[in-house]
Formats: sequence, structure tokens, C-alpha cells
Amino acid sequence: MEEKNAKKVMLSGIQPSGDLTLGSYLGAIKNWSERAEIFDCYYFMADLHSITVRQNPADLRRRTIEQLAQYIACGLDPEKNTLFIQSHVPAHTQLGWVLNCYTMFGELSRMTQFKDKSAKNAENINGGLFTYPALMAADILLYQPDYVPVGSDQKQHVELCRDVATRFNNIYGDVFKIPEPYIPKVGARVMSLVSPENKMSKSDKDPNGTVYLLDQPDVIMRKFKKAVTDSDTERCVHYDLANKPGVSNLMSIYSACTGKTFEEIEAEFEGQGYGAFKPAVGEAVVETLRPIREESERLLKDKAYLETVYKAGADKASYIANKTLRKVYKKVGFVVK
Ligand code: ATP
Ligand code: LTN
Repeated sequence: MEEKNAKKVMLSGIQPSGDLTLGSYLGAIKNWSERAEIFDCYYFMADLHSITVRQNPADLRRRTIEQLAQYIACGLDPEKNTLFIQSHVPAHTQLGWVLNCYTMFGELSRMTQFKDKSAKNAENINGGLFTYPALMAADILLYQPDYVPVGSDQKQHVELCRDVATRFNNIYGDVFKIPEPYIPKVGARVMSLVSPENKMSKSDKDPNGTVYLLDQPDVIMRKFKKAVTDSDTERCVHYDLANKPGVSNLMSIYSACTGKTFEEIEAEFEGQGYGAFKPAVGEAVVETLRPIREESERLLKDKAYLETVYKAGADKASYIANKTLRKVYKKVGFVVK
């Protein structure tokens, strides 16, 4: 018991707003799966957040379950990690409401994700999109985590969460642990295969730029063969992020999948040009993703097992979350039953 309490807590979520990608895997989930021994880990499908942008209900349901299967297939063992669906733990919306009342209009107005998403969805700038960070703060603070592993785009939200938690603690005493964002090292940023200046993203409109975890091998190979490289005449495989972003991105992917260094990759393809390099990267990705796709497909045939996982996850998460919620309700002056 003592040892369990000594473990640091880690928590993160991904919105099931698109199918998971090679970027989600290399940038996030792969690293999460290596931490289960050291940390007490909570990972969830952020379905409540995803409806801030209009979703097709059948797709959202399918993707939420697929995301769970993919988390497990990527190595998140449900025995060692708490995996759950955000909407199954009502404490998220309950604390979300309370924190809305401790988050300032000005703070929310400054969030770059709000500005970006408002520009992209001008016809649906809804209240949820605006107050998204208060719900995200609740997601985090309920579990009193030490670290929140997120991409650099989410750092601003974790900082706002820290500000809100500090504000609350200053009024009511030490209720919340102040969490640290945990940003992966540079290089864990996989770029689009068709526009390497943009991040590979699950909601990208052009599927050719994005490799999905469930893509079949022939689809992956086609995407890599068509990947943008660069227009210089020497066509050599050399890492140069500023001048050769396409080739550099492919090298990063190849390195992440094979464990080879950039020097080793340059030596391997010396004098061969991109014609040999691009299919080699494709094959390395196919082999990296093959066990994940096969295991996901197997798990998706066993809906009963996935149901036991998300039900057990929701029970465990609710137990922890409700403890924090109860404390908060008492502090703000609600009659607690
Ligand atoms: P959306 O397109 O719906 O905004 P996204 O594909 O950009 O989503 P997120 O859901 O914002 O992905 O990211 C989930 C996690 O996956 C983030 O914490 C981030 O670290 C990681 N991630 C996503 N895409 C990449 C990428 N291309 N490279 C590295 N990490 C990534
Ligand atoms: N906003 C995040 C998803 C997310 C999250 C969280 C991440 C929702 N709640 C709590 C970490 C902790 C995103 O869009 N990637």
C-alpha cells in the first residue's frame, strides 16, 4: 500500500475526434506505455471535449472504442494503467462546472486553441469551445497528478490549469496538487507527409499526409512513396530541418521506427537518392504498426473484453475523482450528502 502511494501520478487524454495516427503513437502513446512501472497512470478518451466541434455520433462512438483498443494494442496494459472514457466519470463535468466559476473570461479569451478552432469552425463557436480549458483543468486536477504528458500545443492549457488550481488553493487551502506539463523531447513531432511544415494531425482533411494506426500496409506504402521530399538537385538523404523539412521528417520517422541514428541513416542511403529511401521508410513504418493494427483488429472483435476494461477503468477513476470532488464541494460550501 505504501509503495503504491509513493508512485507519482501521470494523466493524459486524447480526443476521439479522428482516427489515431503515427504522430499520436510516436509522440504520445508509445512514451506513455513505457511509464506504467514507475507511475500510477490514467489515460482517457476525451469524448466530452470532442463535441466542442460537431461530430457524427456513430463515428464518435466507433472511434472512442477503437481508441481504447489502440491504447491497449500500443502497449498500455489495462492491468497496469487506468483506461477509461471521460463521459463515464461524471465528476469531470461536475468539477468542470465549479472550475468554470474560477476561470476568468480574459484567461479563456487568450487561449490559442480557442482562437484557432474558432477560425476553423466560424459557424459553430459555442460555449463549450470557449470553456474547454476549465473542463480540461477538471480532468487533470481530479486525479492530483504530478505530470501531464501533452504535446507542446497543449502546454498553454496545462498552464491555465495550474493558475486556476493555485487560485483555488489560495482561497480554500491545499486542495489541488499543482501539476507539471511533461512535453516530449524535440523530434517527437511527426510532420505531415504532404506538407512537412505542418504537424501530422488526425483531423487533417488530406488523408495522404497522415498515416493512421489502422492503415493497411499497401496504403502506408503508397503514402510514403508519394511523400513530399524536396526539390534540390543532389537528392541526397541528409538531415537539414530548415532546408529539407520533408526528408528530415522521413528521417525522424525512420529513426523512431528502427532506432538508427541520423548518421547511420545517411550512410545507409548514401548515393541512392530518394527512390530507395522512401519505400524503406514505408516498410519500417509498416513493420512498426503491423502488431498494433493486428492486435487492435483482434481486440475490436472482442467487444465484451473492451467493455470490461472501460467499466473497470471508470470504476477506478470514479473512486479517485469523487474523493477530490467531495473535498471541493465541501470547500465551496455545498451541502454534501
Ligand atoms: P486534432 O487534429 O484533433 O487537433 P491531433 O492529431 O493534433 O488532434 P491531439 O489529440 O491534439 O492530436 O494530440 C494528442 C497527443 O498526441 C498530444 O499530446 C500530442 O503530444 C500527440 N501528437 C499528436 N500528433 C502528433 C504529432 N504529429 N507528432 C507528435 N506528437 C503528436
Ligand atoms: N486537450 C487535449 C486533450 C485533453 C487532455 C486533457 C490532455 C483533454 N483533457 C487532460 C491532457 C490532460 C488535446 O486536445 N490533445
